[in-house]
Amino acid sequence: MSRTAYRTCPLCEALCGLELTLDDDRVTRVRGDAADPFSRGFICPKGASLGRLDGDPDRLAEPLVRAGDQHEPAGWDTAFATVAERLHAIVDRYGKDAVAIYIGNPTAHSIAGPLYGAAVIKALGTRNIYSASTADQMPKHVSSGYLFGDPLVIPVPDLDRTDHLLMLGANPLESNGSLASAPDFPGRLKAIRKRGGRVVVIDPRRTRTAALADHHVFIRPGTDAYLLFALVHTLFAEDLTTTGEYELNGLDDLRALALHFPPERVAEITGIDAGTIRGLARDLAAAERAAVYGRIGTCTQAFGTLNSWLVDVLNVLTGNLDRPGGAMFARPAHLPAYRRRRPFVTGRWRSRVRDLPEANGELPVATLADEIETPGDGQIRALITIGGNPVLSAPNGTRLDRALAGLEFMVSVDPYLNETTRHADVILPPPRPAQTPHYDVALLGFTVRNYVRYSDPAVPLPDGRPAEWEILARLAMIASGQDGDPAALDELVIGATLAKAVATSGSPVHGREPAELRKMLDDRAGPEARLDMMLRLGPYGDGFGADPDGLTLARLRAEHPHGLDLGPLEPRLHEVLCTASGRIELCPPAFAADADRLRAGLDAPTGDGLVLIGRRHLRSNNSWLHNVPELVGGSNTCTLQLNPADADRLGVGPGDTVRVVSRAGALEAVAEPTDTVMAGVVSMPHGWGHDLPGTRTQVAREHAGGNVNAITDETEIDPLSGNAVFNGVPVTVEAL
Ligand SMILES: Nc1nc2c(c(=O)[nH]1)N[C@H]1C(S)=C(S)[C@@H](COP(=O)(O)OP(=O)(O)OC[C@H]3O[C@@H](n4cnc5c(=O)[nH]c(N)nc54)[C@H](O)[C@@H]3O)O[C@H]1N2
Ligand SMILES: Nc1nc2c(c(=O)[nH]1)N[C@H]1C(S)=C(S)[C@@H](COP(=O)(O)OP(=O)(O)OC[C@H]3O[C@@H](n4cnc5c(=O)[nH]c(N)nc54)[C@H](O)[C@@H]3O)O[C@H]1N2
Ligand code: SF4
Ligand SMILES: [Mo]
Repeated sequence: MSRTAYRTCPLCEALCGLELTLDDDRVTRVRGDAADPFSRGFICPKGASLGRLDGDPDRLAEPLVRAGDQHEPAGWDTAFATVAERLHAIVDRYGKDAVAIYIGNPTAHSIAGPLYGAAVIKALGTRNIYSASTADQMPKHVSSGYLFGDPLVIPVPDLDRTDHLLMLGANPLESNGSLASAPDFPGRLKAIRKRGGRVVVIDPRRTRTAALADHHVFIRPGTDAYLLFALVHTLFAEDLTTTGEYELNGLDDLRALALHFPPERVAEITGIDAGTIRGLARDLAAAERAAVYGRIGTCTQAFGTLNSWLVDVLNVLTGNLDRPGGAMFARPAHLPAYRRRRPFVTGRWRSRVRDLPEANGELPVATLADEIETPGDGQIRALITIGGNPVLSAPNGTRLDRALAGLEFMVSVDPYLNETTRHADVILPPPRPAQTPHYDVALLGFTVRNYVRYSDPAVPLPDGRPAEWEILARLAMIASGQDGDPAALDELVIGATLAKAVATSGSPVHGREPAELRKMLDDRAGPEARLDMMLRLGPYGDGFGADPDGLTLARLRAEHPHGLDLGPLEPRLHEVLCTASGRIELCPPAFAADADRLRAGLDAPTGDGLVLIGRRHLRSNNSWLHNVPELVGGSNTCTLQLNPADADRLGVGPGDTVRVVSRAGALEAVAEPTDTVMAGVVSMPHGWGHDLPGTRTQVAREHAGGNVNAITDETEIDPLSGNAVFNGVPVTVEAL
């Protein structure tokens, strides 16, 4: 008998609603959920193939435990017992810092990752905390931490109301958007143009997004900070700033810094002439409602934090921050509006080998291999990975691959035996997406409309099969030395949160009795009670009865199974701003100091060698969707794109095999000359290289491609955030 179930797509940040058709417990069809008020039926090829991913025969159904070179199936109790025994032995012998953790991208799309990953980290008590964030958006966290006081307070472009969108280093037509959750991002961009607005794209490639825009400007990779400073310079020089509405510090310091970057000075290094730069600044200032948006192309650079900062500086200087049609802050339903003020700092601890500062509670993944390979006190001996594949995603992943082989113990929470997890002694697979409830704890803070949705599992879990939250909770219990009921962890969190809420003035439950509130919560064990609590304390919540019409988890499930639209974004800077001064810190001293490093580059000669950048394809998702037959092949191929002029010079034709060499390593790739890439630049997607021994991903192996992170350089980072540098890597290319 076939039936229908509804849920949010867990694959990317667009948060589309899906309508699943199920035959027994098998997903046989996936369509867009037309009743979802946010995505309104939009779906992409990845979402449409969720059924194939869900039913992938290579997906692990039970734990694997290593025996010699092989991975053998094991029961859950045996698997957890092995983890407990081995981890405890390592901690006893070498101390807590000998165990590292790496958390990957899919954990940001689950309930389990945000709510229980943190518990594992806390229980481990290690300084060796790593994640995909330092290969992605850490510069934005550091920027927001200093500017607004909270690394998670990140403005998003108000796509549906803006008249002018200036986009750098983002290609939402392929990626469907990031740090700006907007189902049907392409449709929303087209709508800007339809209502007479302008879309401007800055990218070293003429992407599909650039092709849709009114104006595309090529930029030499890694030089956005020069362009952005020149835009700031022009706004000041031509008296185009309007900051009267904001309470801020640092305006004069910023103006003084920008004096060093007049458009003429940055024209050569960026490859953009001064007239074009002035035009970009004037158009931005002239627009009634404008937003500047920078994404991964601007983060994974040597000046990633300066870029992330200057993007928001432009939003402030043009009066567009926190204003409809500008760059605004979403209001997630599960986070309380009241906040504590705790000054944001980085460098609360430093990495052992390279002395790199912690940022937002993490050390850079670019130094993970150093910490594993370098002997001495504090050396990493064991690693826990949760939903990550750093062998393919971290800079110089090939070195990391060798380092992982030298660990004494590794455990991975992952549904696949892949390039990274093949090194694990124990693999603990989470259930299928169809068996997993969904709520975007991490991503609902970055939506372009206020919105909330909870999805029940479409298929119940068989008895004895732990949910991902239970797997993580058990790991947390093991790490903290107790092996009891995972639900006890939730009670600890609930107790602490309620105790704080009743003691906080401004909270809807101020002065009430925690025990009485606890009794009112969802009676399902695990994350549901916590989510219910978070929603009820949140800005739309029922305040545990204080507002009878407010949200509870029960109401969200019963009355809004397709999600609930909570309206357009509203100004809320006063709620989120939490710097020590209570003002926007427009020119943090650490950033001003890094601008000196940027200045030094102005006088360095512009090299004429090739530089490497990345790219994304619509039917890919980092490293782990290449095992779905519908998604590989066709246009989704792992080629080295280069400009035809460079190809001619090198004697390379379409389909030729070339050798690409960098400081870090070398690889062979198939050349694809295309004038969509600017001269001097080569581009290769990441997440490929599926031909390593010992993996169990049949389809991916047949479409192996090459691992671009064999040649990205782990010694180059953005020093303020520790973020990896994937764009602007110097390489040489030769025909084979
Ligand atoms: N289909 C698909 N969707 C995805 C993913 C995927 O792998 N595939 N991954 C998901 C993840 S984890 C993320 S973080 C998001 C990322 O989402 P986006 O940020 O939109 O990512 P990209 O599509 O890689 O776009 C980055 C753009 O930056 C450009 N670029 C490279 N170097 C520079 C530079 O120096 N300056 C400027 N201005 N531009 C530069 C590249 O040419 C590219 O077009 O996508 C998510 N969605
Ligand atoms: N050269 C280059 N490198 C890059 C980038 C780039 O643009 N260029 N982009 C970077 C970015 S933005 C990111 S986010 C990182 C991604 O880096 P990672 O997160 O390390 O890599 P992914 O490929 O996303 O790996 C996801 C892993 O999670 C597993 N998984 C899938 N679903 C689940 C689940 O429900 N639960 C659990 N526990 N595991 C699951 C998959 O099997 C896979 O092993 O890559 C970065 N690397
Ligand atoms: S755009 Fe993203 S969220 Fe929407 S269907 Fe595609 S993968 Fe899923
Ligand atoms: Mo990412």
